[in-house]
Amino acid sequence: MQAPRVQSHLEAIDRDGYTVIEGVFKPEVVDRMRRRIREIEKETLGETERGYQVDGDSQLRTAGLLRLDSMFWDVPIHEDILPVVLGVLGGECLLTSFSGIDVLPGENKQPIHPDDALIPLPRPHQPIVCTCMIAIDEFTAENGATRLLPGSHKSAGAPDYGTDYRKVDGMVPAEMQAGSVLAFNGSLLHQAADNESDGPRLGLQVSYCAAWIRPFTNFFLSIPQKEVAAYPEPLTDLLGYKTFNGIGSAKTGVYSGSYRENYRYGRVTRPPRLEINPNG
Ligand SMILES: O=C(O)CCC(=O)C(=O)O
Repeated sequence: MQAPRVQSHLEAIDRDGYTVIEGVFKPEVVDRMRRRIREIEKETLGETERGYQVDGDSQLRTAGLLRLDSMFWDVPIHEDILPVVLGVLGGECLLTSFSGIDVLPGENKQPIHPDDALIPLPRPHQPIVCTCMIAIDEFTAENGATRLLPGSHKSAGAPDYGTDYRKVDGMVPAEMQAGSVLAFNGSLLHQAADNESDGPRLGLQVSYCAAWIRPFTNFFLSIPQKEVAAYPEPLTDLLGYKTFNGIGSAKTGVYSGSYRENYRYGRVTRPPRLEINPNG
């Protein structure tokens, strides 16, 4: 994506808390992802580590996608997505979660929440999480498009957990075509909405955090190093195989300096990558 387009998305995220990046994935790519995620739903749901149903069966979540199909490797590092995310998170980031979210017809009990709710920082604060929701099915107000509260990323408070969205003024549905991407500041209040249509609403959620925060998913434990060795390098960076200002180093033979040296000499401009052991 060209720099002026990135800039206009960053301005929208700063102002409103979110933006929609249109036409990121071609229809044939979206169709392939839809077919594969639906297969994975059938194959893996019920296994606690790979997929699970939440909120009274109203949502199907498919996790472990990077391990299950290489077609997903390029998604978190997509050239129309990652520059926007990096712009929000200050130039470096980590993947924090990556899962299909299939909202089934019926009531959806997902509470209004920010995606950075588990980080114990007083609101508002600098962006520390940026979530992208890829519309695999078209997102409409009727079928459960993510419901957002514009501007709420700058608010100090949040509605009590479980508050009915009808009691919160100003929530809007992020309607978008399949293949488009909703990108938002993780402090923005939102929820998966009720699906009042008669078909499922599939989204692919790619969530990133600042490079100095502990990610929601522990990819070091969930993906063996011998599998990571085959991944594209920018993806391994997102999984944590790159240090940030020397933070996150390991005794792998790569010298990354001690925290004192980094403190003394200022920011490390070219963070070293950690060695990945293909036999690990
Ligand atoms: O599926 C959606 O529209 C939003 C899901 C969400 O906010 C979440 O699971 O954190």
